Amino acid sequence: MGFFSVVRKFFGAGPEPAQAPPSKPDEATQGPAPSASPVDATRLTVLLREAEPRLSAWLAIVLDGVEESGPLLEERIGLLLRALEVPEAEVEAFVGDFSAWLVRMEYSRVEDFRSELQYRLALALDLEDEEDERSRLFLKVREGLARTRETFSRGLDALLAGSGELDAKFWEGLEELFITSDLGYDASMALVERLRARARKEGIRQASGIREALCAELESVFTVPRRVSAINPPEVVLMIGVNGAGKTTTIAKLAHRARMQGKKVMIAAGDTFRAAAVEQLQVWAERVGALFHAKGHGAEPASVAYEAVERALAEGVDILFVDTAGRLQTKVNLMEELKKIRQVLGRKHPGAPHRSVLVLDATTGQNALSQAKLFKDAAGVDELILTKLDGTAKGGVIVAVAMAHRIPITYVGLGEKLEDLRPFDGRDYARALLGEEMPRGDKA
Ligand SMILES: Nc1nc2c(ncn2[C@@H]2O[C@H](COP(=O)(O)OP(=O)(O)O)[C@@H](O)[C@H]2O)c(=O)[nH]1
Ligand SMILES: [Mg+2]
Repeated sequence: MGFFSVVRKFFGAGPEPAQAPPSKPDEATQGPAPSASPVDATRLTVLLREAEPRLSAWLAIVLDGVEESGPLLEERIGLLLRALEVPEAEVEAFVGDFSAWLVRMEYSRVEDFRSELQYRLALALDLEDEEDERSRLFLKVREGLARTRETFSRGLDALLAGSGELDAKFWEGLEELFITSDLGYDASMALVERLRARARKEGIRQASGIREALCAELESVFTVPRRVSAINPPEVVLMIGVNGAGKTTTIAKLAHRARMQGKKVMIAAGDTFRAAAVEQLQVWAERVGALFHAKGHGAEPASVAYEAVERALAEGVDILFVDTAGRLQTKVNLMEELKKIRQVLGRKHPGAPHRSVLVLDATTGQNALSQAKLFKDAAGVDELILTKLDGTAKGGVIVAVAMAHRIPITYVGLGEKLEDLRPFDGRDYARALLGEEMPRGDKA
């Protein structure tokens, strides 16, 4: 079948039949042998030693010739992990976990899960900050921002091409560009003001010099002072936001990250309003291998939260995610409910919730801005996660939110898969928005 049979036909007998025992004439069409031979293992080990020290290079070596899940894949992943001196028990846990996940997700072709495998390895090996992973992340952010960039970056190019001096007409054009890129009126005005001040200070007179200044200004918009992050375990994370923003999916993605980093994770189903919401969360908990706490449809959310934190304390959980409902129609009730959840969490476990995370749907554009205000005033927000940046042209709203609220943006959602949640990096984001090709530090 496929590639192999074509090659064989072209080259006639080739070397393979000579090696294959005559009693198994079908073997050539069944792909690689189920297990790497010792010769193979030695060869791969040598290749790994010689390779550039990058996860993608290592993965390319061990996945060479592996097209499907199964024993060969497991052996190859094991080979890589052992070569990196990962303790045997962890190698087995990682491989077992990954294989079970492939079965649950019904994945069999390597090309369908290769990127997920690399993401898991990066997290498990603590290599996420490695240059290689950074460029992958940058590409993903860049790709996710494609539609936003279309309006923003192209508009900027046109404006720059049509302008010489930084005159009133230029600044007006820039304001307009910001507004059409979903920054909103206030943020657009403020950003232009900041840019004008920077241009004056740095002596930039020509429009062509504004690109770098804009990049720097955007980066500073995203830079928020660091907070103390000391945690008395279990760390309790409260997820809030309106219906459909992506809270449940984001919990699954965060839980997945924490699991890959070796943490014991629990998820509590605090959205008891819809029966389907509890089930959806349970499915995710099983997929990522997290403990799950629910009381069923219609239960009091605060009591779910209370019992979950009690259980998390008793069972030595490292991190507990509490899902909540997000019915905005009953705004007052929702905010009261959130306050009550916060109170019971703190009563049971001082300091909890350690993080109150507001999930915002980037596709809602300016609406995200008013949601941020509402939740911040009523419930308290420690960090923001923007979802659905993939495929929206309204990604510019992130600038408006950052400018208006000075709340750190910690992650962005770039798709529906578990690996599609990535740490937010203001500088990379600014660069991606401006259409640059490489992440910071990777400048050719
Ligand atoms: N494309 C895309 N879809 C997302 C993202 N995050 C969540 N979703 C989808 O948005 C929908 C609502 O998500 P859900 O987690 O149920 O929202 P909740 O009501 O806030 O819990 C689901 O179909 C998700 O798959 C993202 O980053 N990108
Ligand atoms: Mg939900």
